[in-house]
Amino acid sequence: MEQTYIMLKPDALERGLMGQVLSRIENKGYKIVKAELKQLGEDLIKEHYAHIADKPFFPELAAFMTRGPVLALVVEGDNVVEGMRTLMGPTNIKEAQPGTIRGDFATNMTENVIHGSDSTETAQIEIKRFFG
Ligand code: IDP
Ligand code: MG
Repeated sequence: MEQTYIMLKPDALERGLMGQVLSRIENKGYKIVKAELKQLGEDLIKEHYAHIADKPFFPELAAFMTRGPVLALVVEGDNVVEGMRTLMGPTNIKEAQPGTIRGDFATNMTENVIHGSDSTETAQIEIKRFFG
């Protein structure tokens, strides 16, 4: 069965959105097979976001992602990588429609509540990165 790496970002935990977001994942029929609260460090964030580490917004992103714990998840289901990206909504908050997690909860481009792997290859790498 396909698996993806999902992470509820610090804003989701600070704002008490964990239950609502997990419900959406479960309501869709996906199975949460691993879950762990983790305080991330700068080095892991640099590795995870290597594709955008040279962007001007990266320092703000790193500060956000390390300011409190995240909920790291492995989620399983049919076509779950693409399906979770659809449930999440796009990166650009202006394009995130109501009904998607980001469309309903994200407050700005950085603080967008949830991470999800963008391909099955990335999912395998990210599951290893966060769960060993
Ligand atoms: P994704 O999370 O939708 O896969 P990525 O391009 O991989 O999007 O970016 C990772 C994270 O970096 C985003 O989820 C968001 O928190 C942050 N981010 C991306 N683009 C911007 C931007 O233009 N301004 C501020 N933060 C951004
Ligand atoms: Mg990404």
